[in-house]
Amino acid sequence: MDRKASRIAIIGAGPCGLSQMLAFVKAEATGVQIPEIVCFEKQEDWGGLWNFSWQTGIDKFGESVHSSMYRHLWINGPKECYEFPDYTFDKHFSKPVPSYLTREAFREYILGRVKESNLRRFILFNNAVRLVEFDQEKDQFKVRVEDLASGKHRIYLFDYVIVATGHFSTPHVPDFEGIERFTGRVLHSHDFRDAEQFAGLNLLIVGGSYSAEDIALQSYKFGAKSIIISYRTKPIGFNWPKGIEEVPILMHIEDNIAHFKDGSQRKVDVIVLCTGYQHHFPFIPDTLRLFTSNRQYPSQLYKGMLFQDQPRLIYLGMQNQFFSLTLFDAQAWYARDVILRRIRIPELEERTIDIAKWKARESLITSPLEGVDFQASYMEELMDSTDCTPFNVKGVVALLKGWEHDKKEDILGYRDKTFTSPITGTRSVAPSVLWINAKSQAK
Ligand code: FAD
Ligand code: NA7
Repeated sequence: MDRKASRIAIIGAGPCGLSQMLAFVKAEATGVQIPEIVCFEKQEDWGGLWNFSWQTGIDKFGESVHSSMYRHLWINGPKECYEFPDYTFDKHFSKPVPSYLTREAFREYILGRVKESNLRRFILFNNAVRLVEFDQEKDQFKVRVEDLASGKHRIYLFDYVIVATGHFSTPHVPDFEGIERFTGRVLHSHDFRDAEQFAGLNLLIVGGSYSAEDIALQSYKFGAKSIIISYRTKPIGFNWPKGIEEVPILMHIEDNIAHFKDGSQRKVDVIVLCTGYQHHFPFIPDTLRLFTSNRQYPSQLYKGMLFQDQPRLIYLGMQNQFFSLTLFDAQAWYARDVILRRIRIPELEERTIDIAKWKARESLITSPLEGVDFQASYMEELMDSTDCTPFNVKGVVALLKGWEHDKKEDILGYRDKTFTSPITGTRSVAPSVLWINAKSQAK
């Protein structure tokens, strides 16, 4: 089962793929012989979703634009919750900085850690993976890749394949009766780039999660006339400022009038579908493909990573994320040690029992706060098995719970709060301009 690896493929050079390459390089630095690594990245640079693009739709190669980020995005949790213990914010910035970083500053931090590690030697940029198959006879994966610049396809053989292609890029777009006749603009959050264009307009935002919340806030800040958030299951429930209101699910649209489940109706100018994303792996056949929604524990993955029917296929970062960067490290170090045969993969039955144990625990989660505890336990279990730099996970859990509380208290002001790093003890500074007033792209 745990075959010795001589060649591994990593698909994607976003934060997960970078963690994976770094995990190997750190082992190499201690004298361990590492397998040959090839990382295929369809974009021309590393950074994944954090590579902002003004473009929407398709790019110059006809590929779907990967990024779902917008111009004025600030991270939506305090940076102290995402801090790499082996590359602290003090190390990167050399001075205390605000807790809620701009998109650009957060990207620089992620990339700052890997810049010294010569990881680019592994990466083939502008290379999109088109097909991953398992060749039983050769006992290897066959990976077909398109070099986007030349249009040429090539087949590579690998012992392990690591899928690090993210899951917040391919929109989930539900249909609503009458939407095809709506004369205003309809877009999905994936294609949202800035809210200046919504100034003076009446917005309908469909969805009840992070994108709905933040795009409503962006639109408020940049002067939308009114914002209705339409939820399916339950309201987001913050103490919204005048101008933002939550209503039940959208039932149908007639001309420019949106009708909701409670019988209310509103004239709207723009509809933003913040209805989430698909785990989308068009390059993986059904037998190897992960089918899941955005949740804490996808059922086909042993330790949340190793594909149950073929554990040499590893999926990174596929869960809904509270921890993000440190979670990716915990997984990458674990995957590395499986590949280096430091960690034994048990037989199918034992793996099935382990998955069932985590799924049972996942089924008890009733709130985001319980989700935080769940993810902390999951990460700790992974980290206990490797030499991934340990850190005060409980300290981060406390911050995440405080963050939820801050949002309840003041949804417009929560990004102005300061936090103390559980890793370095450094207290962040308040932003020089309050979030509500920050309308330029200051770093
Ligand atoms: P991605 O960043 O999506 O990277 C995947 C990479 O795979 C991309 O570079 C892509 O080009 C490449 N790829 C895809 N398909 C192929 C293929 N077939 N062949 C080759 N390459 C391919 N996280 C936080 O920690 N804090 C935040 O504040 C935060 N805000 C967010 C806001 C928005 C709007 C969104 C959408 C996400 C946010 N996230 C945030 C979560 C974000 O998903 C993670 O921070 C992180 O980017 C996930 O890393 P990843 O490597 O798994 O995936
Ligand atoms: P999420 O967190 O996966 O949430 C998707 C939301 O879309 C969720 O509230 C869903 O409602 C809602 N949804 C899905 N289908 C429908 C239909 N058919 N009708 C109405 N509403 C629907 O995605 P986000 O984009 O908010 O966040 C993803 C990441 O981007 C996140 O990490 C952020 O940091 C940024 P439900 O609540 O299930 O009823």
